[in-house]
This record gives sequence, structure tokens and C-alpha cells, in this order.
Amino acid sequence: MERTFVMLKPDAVQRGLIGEIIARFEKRGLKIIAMKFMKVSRDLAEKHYAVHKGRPFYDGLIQYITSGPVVAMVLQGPNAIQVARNTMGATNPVDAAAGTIRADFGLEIGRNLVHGSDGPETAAFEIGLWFGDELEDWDRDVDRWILE
Ligand code: IDP
Ligand code: MG
Repeated sequence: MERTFVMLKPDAVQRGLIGEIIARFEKRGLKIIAMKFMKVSRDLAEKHYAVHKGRPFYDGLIQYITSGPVVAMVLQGPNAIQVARNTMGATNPVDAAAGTIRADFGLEIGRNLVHGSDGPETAAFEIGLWFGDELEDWDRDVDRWILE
């Protein structure tokens, strides 16, 4: 089953939206495999966003992500990567479809509340970076009503 890395960014935590945002992933049917509340070091932020180094928004992005605690998690389910990103909405809340997290709670690209891996390689890299490689699955009794 596919896994993806999702992070509730500092604005989501500061605004008291942790519960509402996690509920959206949970209600959709994605299974939480791992989760932690933590402050992000500059080193971790730079590794996580290495692909964006040199972009005009990079310094602000590192500042944003290290500015307060985040909630990091691993979600699992069929097509978890795409499902999570669709639940989050487009990167810029202006373009995000109504009903998505970024549209319903955000206004600007620099405060877009959530991160989600954008593909299988990125997901594997990010899960390893934030949680290591030994995440155990668990049996969720309701799965037979969510997954055929
Ligand atoms: P994604 O988070 O939807 O995958 P990316 O293009 O990978 O979007 O960008 C990573 C993050 O960098 C965005 O979620 C957003 O927080 C920030 N970001 C991207 N472009 C801009 C920008 O033009 N201004 C400010 N922040 C940006
Ligand atoms: Mg990205």
C-alpha cells in the first residue's frame, strides 16, 4: 500500500487547525502510520527543501518552516500520494479548489498550511528523512468498509 509524508506547517499549528486538518485526511480514509509534533531544525528544513535551494522564495521558506512546531506524519492508502495532494489543494491557495485544505484555510502561497510528497521517490526520501525506515503497519478494523 502506498505511503506519503504529510506535514502540518507552523501556520496550521499556530492557528489551532491541527485537529481540523488531520480530520480531513482521517475521514477520507487514509491511515496514520506515524505522527510527531516537533520543532524543525535548520538542517532538517534544508534537507527537506533541498530541491528548492536557489529559488527566490527559498530563504523565506526555510524561515517559515523553522519558525515554530509542525506536525509530521506518514499516511497510507491506495494512491496515498495523489489522494493527499488532492485533499490539500494546489500549492497557491488562490488556485486551490474549494473544499481543499489550502482553499478553505489559506490565502497566500507562503502560508499554505500543509506539505505533501509529490511522487513515489520524494515520498520514500521524505519518510526516511523524517521517520527513518522502520515504520510498522497496523490493522485497522474499519478497513473493510473503506477498501474493497
Ligand atoms: P508543494 O508544497 O505544493 O509541493 P512546491 O512547489 O514544492 O509546492 O513548493 C514548496 C513550498 O514552497 C510551497 O508549499 C510553499 O510553502 C513554498 N513556495 C513555493 N512557491 C512559493 C512562492 O512563490 N512564494 C512563497 N512560497 C512559495
Ligand atoms: Mg513540493
